[in-house]
Amino acid sequence: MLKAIIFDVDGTIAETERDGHRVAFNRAFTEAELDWHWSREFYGRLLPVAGGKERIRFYIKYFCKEFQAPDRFNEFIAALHRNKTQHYQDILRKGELPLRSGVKRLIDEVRDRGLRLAIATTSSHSTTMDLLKSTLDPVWFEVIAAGDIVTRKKPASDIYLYVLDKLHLAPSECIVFEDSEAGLQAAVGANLKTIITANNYTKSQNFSKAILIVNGLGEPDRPFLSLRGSVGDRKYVDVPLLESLCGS
Ligand code: XBP
Ligand code: MG
Repeated sequence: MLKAIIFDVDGTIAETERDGHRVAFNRAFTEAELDWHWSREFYGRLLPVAGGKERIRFYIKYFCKEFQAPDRFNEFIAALHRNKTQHYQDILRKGELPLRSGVKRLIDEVRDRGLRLAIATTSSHSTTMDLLKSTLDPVWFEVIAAGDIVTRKKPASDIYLYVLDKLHLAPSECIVFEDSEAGLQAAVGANLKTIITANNYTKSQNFSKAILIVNGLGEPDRPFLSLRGSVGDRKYVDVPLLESLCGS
């Protein structure tokens, strides 16, 4: 029986990457007097690496071979990421990153029906809270698992195992929403049934282990498109659909 819905944040609840995290990384690079710039297109090549600090390290290793790493490399990365986080918070405060279609509608329905809600994200806890405060309400989510709360980030399953432990639920009692292959791998590795709400950065990734792939959650006047999986004549993802997928 379905008891809880677990949401990823970046790319799933809101389109945060292209005009949020990416812009914040670039501002931090400029302020650190680094001549790095992540274009919209290039950022798609970095996104499979989950976690901001991990993404910067990956970029340095594979794209900045000439870069002279400072002695205190970990501190350098941490400071750069702290500044990026501040810029990202500024963007969130300006309300520039709205929710994806159908997210608020579905969350309202989930709450009305007494189902439980949780968050499992790689993004840092502070920015996750800021996003939830400016769009939904953090108190609606019983567990908010974010950032460095686990050492091994997605695609490792640690964050989902952590959420299941805190909810005291079995994987069969939950459904996950994710937007990326790394997120799907993390959830499926914890035996969780996962629906993919694909976006422009992730739409050609491998989602073969998802129970349903859609282009969004849809609204009554803006129907979703099922990219794989049967949804009957539904126009949007609703709780009866989730219950039928959970039982299947
Ligand atoms: C989200 C991420 C994050 C953000 C950056 O992945 O990969 O790294 O891009 O956030 P997912 P921080 O949606 O799979 O959880 O800079 O706060 O790490
Ligand atoms: Mg995501």
